[in-house]
Amino acid sequence: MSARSLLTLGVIAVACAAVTATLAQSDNWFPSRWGAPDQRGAANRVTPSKVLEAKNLITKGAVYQLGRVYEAGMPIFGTRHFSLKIPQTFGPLGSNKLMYHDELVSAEIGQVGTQFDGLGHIGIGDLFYNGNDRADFSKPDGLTKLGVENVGAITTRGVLLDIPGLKGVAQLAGGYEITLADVQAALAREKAEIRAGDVVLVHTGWGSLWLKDNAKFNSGAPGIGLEAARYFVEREVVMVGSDTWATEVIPNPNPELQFPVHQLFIPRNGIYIFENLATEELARDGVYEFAFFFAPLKLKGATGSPGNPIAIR
Ligand code: UVW
Repeated sequence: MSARSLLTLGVIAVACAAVTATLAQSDNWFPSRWGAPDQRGAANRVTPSKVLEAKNLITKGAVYQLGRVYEAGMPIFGTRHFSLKIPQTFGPLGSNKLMYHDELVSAEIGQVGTQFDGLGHIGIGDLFYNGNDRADFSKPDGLTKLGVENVGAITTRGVLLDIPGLKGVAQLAGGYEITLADVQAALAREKAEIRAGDVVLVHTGWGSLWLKDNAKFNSGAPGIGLEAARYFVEREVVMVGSDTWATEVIPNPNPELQFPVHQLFIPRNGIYIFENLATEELARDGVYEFAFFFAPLKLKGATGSPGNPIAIR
């Protein structure tokens, strides 16, 4: 082989090695930036200064409940279910005739209705946040790692992106992908910005179908695609939520992909997702920046949490 051929082969080999290294590097998503043992992900971004930033946004005392009512008949994804029963009335106890009720709830309690997706919810193949292999922590009595009890309270600045408001419509269409250009235009219209440690809520109007047309609600959803999601990752947010059941666009424009934004956010970046939020009152009142409060239930080993997050202006 001539010296020239050897040189050409050498250049090709170096180029191939560089491409392989780049691919490996771009796919090198663990350990997380918070260290291999970390189980809190982007909740680590909720610092005392974010709490004070949130406090400074409370100027009117207006409180918005972002949780929907948990009830039979609410739209539910796939085979999940929800039931609440009052097994019996107890009593009377004592001469004062104390009577009481308890309720018995059966549900995928962290994954129905208004739901906060924790770090144990979503994997890429067998690997979850921080490269945890499901064989090591996915147990029938609860996750032994990445359970939602690790998250802690999220008190930070919240930003609402009102995309129907931007477009001059009441509701985005199912399957509409909210682009980065939409996000930037909404921020410009609202004179808002996204800062590290923020919670971002994306209003789509899809939530107006809740209990009104569950079949349509479940049939798909508008939402963010990978392009907008990457922007939120770059902005170092804590969480992205929406008034849809997935937060991301369903179906994905790439028919090969299922819930890719869930994978980008949760296992790859430790960023939480909050689904089925009631964002319509914030949009109605033009509340684009607010103090956001949510503490997931400390359900040991659970994949997510129900709850009623609060925005205050
Ligand atoms: C899945 O669990 C696949 O979706 P979601 O988090 O939207 O309920």
